[in-house]
Amino acid sequence: MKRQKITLISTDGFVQHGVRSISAFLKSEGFDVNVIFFTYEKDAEEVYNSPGILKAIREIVKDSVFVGISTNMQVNSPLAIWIYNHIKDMNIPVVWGGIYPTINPDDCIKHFDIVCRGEGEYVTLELAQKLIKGNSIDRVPNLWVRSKGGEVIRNQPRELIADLDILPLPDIDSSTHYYLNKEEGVIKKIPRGDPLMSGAGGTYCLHGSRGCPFVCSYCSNKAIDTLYCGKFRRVRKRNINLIIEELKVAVKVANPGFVWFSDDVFPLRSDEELKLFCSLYKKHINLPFMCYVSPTTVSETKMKYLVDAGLKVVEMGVQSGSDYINKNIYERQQTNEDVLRSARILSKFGNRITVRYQFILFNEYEREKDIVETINLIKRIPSPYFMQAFTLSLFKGSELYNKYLKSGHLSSKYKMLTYTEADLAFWRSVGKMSNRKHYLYMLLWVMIQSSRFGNKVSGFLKNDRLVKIRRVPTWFCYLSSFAVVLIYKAVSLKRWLIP
Ligand code: B12
Ligand code: SF4
Repeated sequence: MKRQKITLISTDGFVQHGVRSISAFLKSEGFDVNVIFFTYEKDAEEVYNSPGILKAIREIVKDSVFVGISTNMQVNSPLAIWIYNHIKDMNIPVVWGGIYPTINPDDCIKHFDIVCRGEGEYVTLELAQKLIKGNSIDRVPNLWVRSKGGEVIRNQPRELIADLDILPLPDIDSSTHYYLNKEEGVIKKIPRGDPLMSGAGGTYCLHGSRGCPFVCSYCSNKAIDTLYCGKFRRVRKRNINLIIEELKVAVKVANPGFVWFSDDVFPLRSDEELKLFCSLYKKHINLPFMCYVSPTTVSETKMKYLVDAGLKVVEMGVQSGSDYINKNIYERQQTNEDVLRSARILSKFGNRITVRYQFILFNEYEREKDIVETINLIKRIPSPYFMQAFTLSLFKGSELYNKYLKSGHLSSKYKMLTYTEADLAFWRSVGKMSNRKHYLYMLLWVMIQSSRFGNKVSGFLKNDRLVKIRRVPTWFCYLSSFAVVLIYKAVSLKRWLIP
């Protein structure tokens, strides 16, 4: 029997674990699956709007049972709509899935006729089977479907996949993958290896679990957990032997030089499990790697295993030094004491690993007091470390977004910003603040950015007198914020100064 074709399109670049998992699953069920990877562009519609690209997309999509468009990032949602608008006349069902449609189905169904909420493996299989048999898809769990009569049928989500190990390894077979060559204005088959690994400096990104035990108000996980009635926070971990298996395949296919574990919180496994994983990893893979940790999951034993196995970079979200903000606004289950306890442990490995602490700045609910507390926390974090500051991004569908909307802190025209836009907006808004808050933000920003200089400058800034300054002339604030942005941008350009 002729194998049926399905096309998946990622609007979020090459990593996209979800698409790779769905693709591998559908292949294992006997389908031919093509994947097209788009990458983020500020003006995607313009960049991709070339006759060569449009023709090539239609050529790949032609004769598919259905097309699945995958979008996790809100910033890429206009691209998904643009793609859909260029293929919808082809009379092929198109389903929009991923984190963005999962937490914003009402918005998405305005543009698409089929939207998927939640995990995509079994729903796409059922969708394909029903479409091939000519059966109705109106009642497929996870799907929101616009029926022939025009009304939207909102089906409940199906059960989460309890055992992730029944899924095949993610699809990294580049012979069925396409990407956009913007310079030439065409879609090309990936020639050799996989840009996920070869293009991005030889890094292979692996996701070893689904879900997160924490439910921070600004994160998509909280909204997804609500959809699944509290079951998403029960983290489902993949078997460590299968993770090693995946890495062995990746090493064979693309020979990466670095591994990036993108699990929301990596050290959630027990000490014994982590010990076993680390010994297998060292024996079979032995590549430097990075992972994410949280303030309550770091222990000396776990760190020792990980560092011995090749851990080189570790990132930890601190977000704020104010327990009030972390608890009441971000709903993070951590205290400053947890942060400092973890930081002391991480600093013991400081000569072998790079530690990056991440902070969220510029939250409307933050009071002067909260900013000072963050400055004071930073002063207590032991060296060596690097810090990163992010301006608060409110993802549509997240609890914090809804809170901002209800409280009137957010205009209905709120637009998701890219990092650069968010940075600029931050500095513009800082200019409108009261002097003292403005100055404190600036001080905090400088402290965080200066950690790029190996703490020398932030050491200088660890001076109480700076925090105690009460009145600063406005002209000083403007001038110094301008100088900070300039210095920061200049330093960012010098890659050798960045870890
Ligand atoms: C890994 C990861 C990354 C990786 C890879 C990104 C990528 N392309 O997916 C990296 C590190 C590169 C990354 C970067 C960023 N990320 Co990120 N990232 C994640 C993370 C931790 C895991 C995603 C993942 O792979 N999950 C595992 C897979 C198996 O699940 P899944 O993707 O949800 O897929 C399932 C379903 O959604 C569904 N599905 C998916 N696609 C489709 C398609 C169809 C047709 C169907 C039917 C179903 C379906 O089925 C899949 C399998 O069951 C998530 C948080 C999270 N825990 O999910 C954030 C997350 C996706 N990232 C986020 C953000 C903001 C970013 C950045 C913009 C950060 C920044 N400011 O730089 C960048 C942007 C990158 C870019 N250029 O687009 C946000 C997006 C929020 C939003 N609404 O915009 C998230 C949700 C985290 C959060 N804060 O809430 N990220
Ligand atoms: S710990 Fe990280 S991944 Fe987990 S809910 Fe909070 S922000 Fe999201």
